[in-house]
Amino acid sequence: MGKEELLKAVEDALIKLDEGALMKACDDALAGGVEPLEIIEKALTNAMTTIGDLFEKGKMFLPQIMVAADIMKKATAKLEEKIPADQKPEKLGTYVIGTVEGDVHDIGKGVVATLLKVNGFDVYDVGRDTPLQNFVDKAKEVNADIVGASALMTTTMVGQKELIELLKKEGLTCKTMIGGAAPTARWAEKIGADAYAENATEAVEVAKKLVGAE
Ligand code: HCB
Repeated sequence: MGKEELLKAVEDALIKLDEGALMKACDDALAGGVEPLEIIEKALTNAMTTIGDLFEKGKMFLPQIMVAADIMKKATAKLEEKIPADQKPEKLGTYVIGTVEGDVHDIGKGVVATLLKVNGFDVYDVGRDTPLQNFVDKAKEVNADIVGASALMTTTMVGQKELIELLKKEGLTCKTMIGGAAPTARWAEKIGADAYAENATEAVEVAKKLVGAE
């Protein structure tokens, strides 16, 4: 099988919520020489986007979404283990990331964290449904260059705004980045975030620019 077919098999297995087939398809893709990150970034992320669309169209329901999220995390964990240990790039900066309070969505944030790590950032993940003060405390503790906040719902986007205000109030000068399904570049501009990233690849590119590495 060619690379595109191997990736498609991973994508299809996740959409079908077939854990066994998903793990096998991941193994096949790895055996076929596909990089673990590419499987996460392309196949798994695409599948989750499709699942989101199906949910929005009423063709998938919450219990199925929960299964999808669970098996995507398992597949991601398995693939992360396969990232070569000697892939240690030059250190570019320190990034604190989390999903704002009231919001339990953490798949995308996890993918961003993984990609940042393998690209040279020291990443501190403060988790999901995280009180804003926790972001600030961690940023102070590790002297963060960037704080990234994820929000997937229109109701929790306001947490991104409040976080930026809180960081300023506490005198932190680190850069800020936002992402998630609900926010947009326009929202980022409105709330004074330094950057918006639509996906994990863009998050890495933008983060590099923010620390002057590109
Ligand atoms: Co959830 N959910 N959900 N959900 N959910 C969404 C987000 C809706 C859009 C679905 C819909 O109704 N159309 C919707 C929000 C509507 C809105 O406000 N606009 C919604 C809702 C309403 C809810 C509940 C309220 C449902 C309920 O209980 N009635 C509930 C929320 C509870 C709460 O948070 N308090 C809920 C629950 C769930 C789960 C638990 C079943 C599950 C989450 C599991 C988990 O994350 N551990 C879930 C899921 C999976 C989704 C959808 C289907 C997929 C989200 C996802 O993982 N996408 C989503 C539909 C959708 O997004 N279209 C739906 C894939 C990842 C890879 O994409 O966008 O998260 P991403 O991340 C990208 C990108 O945004 C960027 O890079 C990532 C990687 O490329 N990025 C960053 C993200 N964070 C970044 C941070 C940075 O610094 C930089 C870049």
